[in-house]
Amino acid sequence: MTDSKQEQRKTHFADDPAAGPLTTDQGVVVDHTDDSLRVGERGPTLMEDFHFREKITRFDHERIPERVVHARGAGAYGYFEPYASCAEFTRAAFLQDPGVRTPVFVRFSTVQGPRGSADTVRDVRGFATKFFTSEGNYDLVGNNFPVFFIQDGIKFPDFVHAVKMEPHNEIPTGASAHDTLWDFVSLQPETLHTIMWLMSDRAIPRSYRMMQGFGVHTFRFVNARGRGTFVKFHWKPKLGVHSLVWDEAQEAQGRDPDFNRRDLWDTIEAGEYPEWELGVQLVPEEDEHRFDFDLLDATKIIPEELVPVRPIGRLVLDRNPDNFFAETEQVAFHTANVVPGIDFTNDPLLQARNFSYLDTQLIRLGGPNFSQIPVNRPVAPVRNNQRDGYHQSSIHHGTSYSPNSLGGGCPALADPDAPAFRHLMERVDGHKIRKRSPSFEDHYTQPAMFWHSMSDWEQQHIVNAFRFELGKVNSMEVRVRTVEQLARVDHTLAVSVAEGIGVPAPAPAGQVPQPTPSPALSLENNRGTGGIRTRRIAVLAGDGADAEQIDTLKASLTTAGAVVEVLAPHDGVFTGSDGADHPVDRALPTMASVLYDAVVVPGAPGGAPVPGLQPAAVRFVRDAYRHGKPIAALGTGIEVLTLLEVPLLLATGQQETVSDQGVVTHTPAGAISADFAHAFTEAIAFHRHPNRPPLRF
Ligand code: HDE
Repeated sequence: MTDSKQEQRKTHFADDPAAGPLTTDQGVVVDHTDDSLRVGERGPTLMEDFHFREKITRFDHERIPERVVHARGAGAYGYFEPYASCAEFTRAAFLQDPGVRTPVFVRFSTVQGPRGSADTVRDVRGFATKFFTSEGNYDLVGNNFPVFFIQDGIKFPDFVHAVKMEPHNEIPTGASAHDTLWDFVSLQPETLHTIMWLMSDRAIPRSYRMMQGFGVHTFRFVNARGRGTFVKFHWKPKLGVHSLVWDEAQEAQGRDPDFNRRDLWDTIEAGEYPEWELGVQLVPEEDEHRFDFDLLDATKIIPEELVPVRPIGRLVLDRNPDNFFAETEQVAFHTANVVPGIDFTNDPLLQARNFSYLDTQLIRLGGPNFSQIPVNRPVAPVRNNQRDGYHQSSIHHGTSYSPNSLGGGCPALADPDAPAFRHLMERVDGHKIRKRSPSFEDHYTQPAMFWHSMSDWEQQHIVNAFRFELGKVNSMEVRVRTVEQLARVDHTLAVSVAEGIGVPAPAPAGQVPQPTPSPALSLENNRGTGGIRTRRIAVLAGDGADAEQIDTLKASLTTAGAVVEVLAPHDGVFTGSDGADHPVDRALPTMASVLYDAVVVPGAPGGAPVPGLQPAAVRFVRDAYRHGKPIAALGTGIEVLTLLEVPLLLATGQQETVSDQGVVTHTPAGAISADFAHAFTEAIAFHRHPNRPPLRF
């Protein structure tokens, strides 16, 4: 199938560097680029050295300002295809024909940290999609949380100044655990719902491929008859929603700051294309006031139990960019990039965004012609009277005003009956005031709903996160005020947090809401359909390790789509129990448990010493246990678990396979039973086993 965006991109590829010798920007061939032109071998450099000056000048100007938020990201191309026509609700061309693919570019990002910050920080993740539709570009600029911190865009600079690094010392990088954020939160309770999400494991996704996305605002679909329907957008990952745990996320920041970026890149390179389903919640215009919250308030969700999410199509990412700067850095999203059939609501956050995104690109990309940058170019034809400005790269002909006669009246305006973007004719009437609607006033019911929708372990992780974050806040006043706010969400939550951060337990707040939980919010209910495709599994091997077991297990896991790597004390080969050399994928000292989803400790036949029992391997298994990751131990490999005093059921001589909380053990040497492979695969598909009893050490 031809991909119009890819065809267009190819026309912008720079000339093949292998096609000829090195030249200047002007195409002049040079034969020397290692020494500047100078007077004598030890003399001063000459101004006349245009090659030197050009090379240095170009280098001096290589950077552009990073995004003021969402500076760190990773992107990929792909396509979207609808399952069925959505004509009843929207006339958007790309949502009409099943099987017709619309090219897309997606950029995922963190929000707080600068371009060079680590991936696995506690933060919201951006999930921005540019659809190159036949009717122009449509940008769905969403996040992995369905709600936002503030209700009105005029508060955005305040919020961002509070969460970003503090102005005097630019600390902390990529973190929200500092005084200014929590000062703001404690004084601005509309933040609380999103703060609950931020303190949950949703804020540390295992992979961009395993997180949900949300349009956040209520938008509008508009059909061919001009009828509007409110719509909320949801992306659901095919692999299920999976997160890291906090301790692991922190270690991963050091072990691999590119953890999420690398994961996206590597899996696409390996042909494992990530996929999401696009779902919509639809609310007829006449039901606008049916809810006990306001559809225009971006700090609220519509619980899926009230309005189900209808799947309407799928998104697949199947191509890495060729050049990070040209594409991922220069892509410019804008919430006001809409196509016929999609329109706005009066959500004051959305209205502000519709100004901000165009404005920010003008400074970031250095002028108004950024839509001519290859990644941003629509595949739909562009004809208008916009002219000139920095970096104009088109050569326009003829007149540039409308109406004109000298240019034959071109470009003509669409006929009244022909397809064109026409704003929904919403009637608006009122006084000019600076005032929030009373329907935006309830800041506690939905955070409480989120809290009550969590499983026990999710609640515990949320308490731990609050304790961590507030424990880093120096101002006791801010700690106390935040806990008092939490008491208005849930008293037990507030008391547990207070205990951990050394402030008095708050008195029960007056009217604590008693919301109906929304099971759809719990990670427990978003594990996906199982399967272990692309999960990374480490096998800790060493000389004498049971080669047959390793080979059988590797084959079974690889067949199920997992990525299995054999780690040994050094690179090269290890000598297996069969006396043969077996390849090592990675040297153990260069890796760590946090870089894998599961670990296997094979045994050595005949009661020989466990091959991986050196301290690095013990630490590896200990971390995997603490982080709830599946562990398989075979034969004498079980000794590692015994050494760690793992308080779970382990296989002994009589039992062949025992599986307890994701720790799967198997005693006999030699062949692996189908039971064992099955139990371990199930444990990996489950992803995390958060209810394990703690280790003594
Ligand atoms: Fe953004 N946001 N935002 N934001 N946002 C930007 O635009 C802004 C908001 C989101 O990968 C900036 O091009 C305001 C909500 C994503 O390039 C800037 C407000 C949501 C990205 C901006 C919001 C988002 C941005 C910075 C409150 C989720 C990264 C660079 C009114 C629905 C896009 C840029 C990419 C980026 C402004 C709130 C998501 C400054 C004023 C709500 C995913 O224009």
